[in-house]
Amino acid sequence: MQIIKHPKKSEWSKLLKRPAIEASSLEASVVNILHEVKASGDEALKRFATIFDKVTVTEIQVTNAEIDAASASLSNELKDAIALAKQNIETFHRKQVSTVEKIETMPGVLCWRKTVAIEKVGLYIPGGTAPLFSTILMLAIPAKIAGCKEIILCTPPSKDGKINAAILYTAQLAGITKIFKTGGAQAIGAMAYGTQTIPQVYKIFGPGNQYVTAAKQLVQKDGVAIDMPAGPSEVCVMADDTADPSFVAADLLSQAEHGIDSQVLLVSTSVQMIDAVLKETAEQLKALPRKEFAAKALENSKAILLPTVAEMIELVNEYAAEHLIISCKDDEAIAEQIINAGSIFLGNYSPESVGDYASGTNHTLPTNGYAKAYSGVSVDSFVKKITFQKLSKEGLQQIGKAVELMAEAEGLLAHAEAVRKRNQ
Ligand code: HSO
Ligand code: ZN
Repeated sequence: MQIIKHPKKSEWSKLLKRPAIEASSLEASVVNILHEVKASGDEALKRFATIFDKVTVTEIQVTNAEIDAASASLSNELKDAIALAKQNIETFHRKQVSTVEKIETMPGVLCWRKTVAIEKVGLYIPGGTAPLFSTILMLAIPAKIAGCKEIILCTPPSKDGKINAAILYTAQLAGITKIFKTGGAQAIGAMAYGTQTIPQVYKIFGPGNQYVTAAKQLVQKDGVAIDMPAGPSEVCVMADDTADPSFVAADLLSQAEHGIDSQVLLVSTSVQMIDAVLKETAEQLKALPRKEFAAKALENSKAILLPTVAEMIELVNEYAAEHLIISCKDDEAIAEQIINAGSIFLGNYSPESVGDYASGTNHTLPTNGYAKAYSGVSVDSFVKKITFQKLSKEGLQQIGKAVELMAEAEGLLAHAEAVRKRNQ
């Protein structure tokens, strides 16, 4: 980790830049994959599975027998842990459901807004080095609460043609009835356009590599919605001298172990704290099975020393972290002043891991500075809102003149006439 002491404000934006992701080089191949899936459906998915995943897929849809076998192979302890996480995530997300309120904007003019679930949604869970079955809970639970009718899941099989048991178990527990063995850009294409086996959906959710991200961005041009533009995962820790360096180090490593492109940022007003955290990080790193990933991620990461808490807050708002941990004495007062972050963890006893798995909040969050304008996934991500109005005869009389005048001023006389006709 690089230590930067008292950087000038003019240097901040360069300092806080995420490592650049070059997308253009892979766009052409993703366009081609999407085109093939559109043209050849299942056959293209099987072909890409042999090429990219080095596996022969005969049946794209996972069978009940496969799900039962997966369930039988998991320990009861893990199942109980998943059940606890599910419960907390449900409790937190259920409160996000809004109720319809009818508003009379003026006498006889009634307006309201109804929340309607997106009928068909597709979830993508990547393969790779860590099977993120927790992400299924984070996506399927709000989808269910929202009332989505069709929730499908795509995930790539490993070389033996199987899908990780915890992924299958969690998917069926969360109420997903259709699980498909396909990954990468081709899976996104399948959900966007539909194939013989995979139904077309209206919105696609979930993390993935650069190919998956590029595919999600491309299918948007065809009218398919996506959750948000995803980049590598990141955490920022603010630590004053009340923080525990071993806790802070553990938090930085928990994010760094995700992958070589993960980013961690330590911001502190205490040089002793920075030194102690870096020492602890080096020590704890040695014991991690994924130390190669974490070490690489740490190479891209920074520890920044600032003179005051106020400047820490300013810098953290400029960075707009996906996860922000506030290990400071005045954690709640500082949190009040944070305007850009995906999810915030307060105090010394709220590691990011609890939000990643089980506290109840969602772990699908805006990365890459998108927290300046985007929120994480919630029940809102799975609904749209329809507005309504109903006017009485008297209501139309009250509002009519204003509408007529505005329509005439825009030169749209048919608009004016639609009102005048009724008010005669
Ligand atoms: N930190 C990841 C989520 C995750 N961590 C899943 C463990 N499993 C992105 O928020
Ligand atoms: Zn994580």
